[in-house]
Amino acid sequence: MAERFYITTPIYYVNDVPHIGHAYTTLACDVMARFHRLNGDEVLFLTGTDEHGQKVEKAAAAAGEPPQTFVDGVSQNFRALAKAMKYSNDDFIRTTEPRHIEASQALWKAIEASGNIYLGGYEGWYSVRDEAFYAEDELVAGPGGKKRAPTGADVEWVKEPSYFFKLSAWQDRLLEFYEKNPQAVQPDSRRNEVISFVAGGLRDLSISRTSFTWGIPVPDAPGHIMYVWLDALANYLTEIGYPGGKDGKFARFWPADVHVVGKDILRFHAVYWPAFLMAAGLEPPRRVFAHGWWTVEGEKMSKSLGNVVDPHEMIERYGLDPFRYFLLREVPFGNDGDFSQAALIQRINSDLANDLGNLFQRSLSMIQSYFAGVLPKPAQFSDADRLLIEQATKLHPSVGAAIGRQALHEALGEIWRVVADANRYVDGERPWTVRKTDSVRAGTVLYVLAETVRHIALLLQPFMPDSAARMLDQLAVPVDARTFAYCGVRGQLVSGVQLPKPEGIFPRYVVEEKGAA
Ligand code: ME8
Repeated sequence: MAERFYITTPIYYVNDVPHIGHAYTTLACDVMARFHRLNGDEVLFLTGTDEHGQKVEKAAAAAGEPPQTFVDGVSQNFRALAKAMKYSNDDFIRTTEPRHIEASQALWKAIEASGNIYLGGYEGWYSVRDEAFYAEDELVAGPGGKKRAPTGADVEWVKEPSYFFKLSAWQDRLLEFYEKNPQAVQPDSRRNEVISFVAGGLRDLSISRTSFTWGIPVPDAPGHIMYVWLDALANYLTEIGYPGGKDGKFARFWPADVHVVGKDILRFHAVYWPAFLMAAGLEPPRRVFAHGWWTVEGEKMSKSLGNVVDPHEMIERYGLDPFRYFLLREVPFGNDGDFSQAALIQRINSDLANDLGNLFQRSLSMIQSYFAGVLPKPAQFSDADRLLIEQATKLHPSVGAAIGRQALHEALGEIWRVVADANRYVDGERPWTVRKTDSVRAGTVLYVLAETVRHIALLLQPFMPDSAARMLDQLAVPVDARTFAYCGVRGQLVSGVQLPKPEGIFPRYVVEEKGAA
């Protein structure tokens, strides 16, 4: 049954160039969005850039540019990344756009009307890097005994008039919300962290700033701009036309199905955001999923260490699809992971070239050489034939179930289990020998392989769209028979079809010897 599926990425700060961390979050969302589209669902997949706040204002000043000119430029880097990674996002939100300013101010007014905002003064610690307020007891000692945020970021003492959100009043309702909706914050380990944070007591939250101006004006409060996190979180409402309008899109798409975020920004999404929404009379998102953190060759990625991995460079060197595959296969989604090019090369050569590439290439090459590329007609299926086709046919539900839990690595694991089954099957059936005495049996085996590979290619489309399309081209699968509606009997390959000459799709990556000419 077709459903609607609304998925979002964080909107990224434009103070920095995009790296593999940003590429990763949006990639995961892209895979889920593509999966749902192929399922026939009505999908909305959003990403964008977070362009206000002190951090961006400072980055603009450091670049010697007015903030708007600066953000117009840097925001393009994230659009360029989206293009290079072939993300299928339906829109790209920028928080400096009028539509977003309108939605944020409407959200403010709705929260204010509920009596959850009051004017006070903030005096305390603030980290510009994290764009977050910290209580004294949250701080840790940095080098030289200097106070630091728990994230390691510098903090500064700020004192200014500010509007507050009555977060403290939401503790019980938040705990009740987590209790009643165990899927609302995932994975479970993160959910437990959030619950214990909230159970530990909540302080009211400063939600406006008055000491600088790069932000969205608070309605009817001259001198106040909205706290950048309230502004940023409201982006999830912007595209669907909050507070009204846009042909009922808001009513159709809210609440969002999944906000995918890194674990660094879980508190904003799993505590503040549901509280803001409930205060405004809106439903909280159905799920916030926090994934883990990438380090690079064992180190934290940082400009000062000079180890920031540029996704464009990885795409150029290894190809887009192998890079997409690696990021989602190497590390269980939700866990921290370490990025290394050696591990990437290993995955390319073993999983892609050896396992998948070999299976595909040898199946199609045999059809080409023994049957002049005409897909053979199967005779009676043996138990082994039936079993393999059954495993392949089960991929759609099992991959779907894994994707529904954001277990993207498991989804790939399911596919590779069938790749391994098929490789064992072909080794056991030995069509290259059988064909000498029993061409009908060899034809049946090759038909079973082609049909298995068709299922594999269909399910690989969300992960490696270009490679999967080439696989399906080589299997002569019509373009309109590539949705998941064709995963069953309906899409079965038709014998007698002429297949094009097979070409390798997953080449090995050959590491050149140092000093070789
Ligand atoms: O926090 N490993 O933006 P941001 C994995 N504007 N993921 C990483 C990563 C790494 N090393 N580095 C970054 C913001 N990310 C706010 C969000 S949303 C309403 C506002 C990813 O540019 C990860 O998704 O700092 C993380 O949560 C996000 O980039 C932070 O992006």
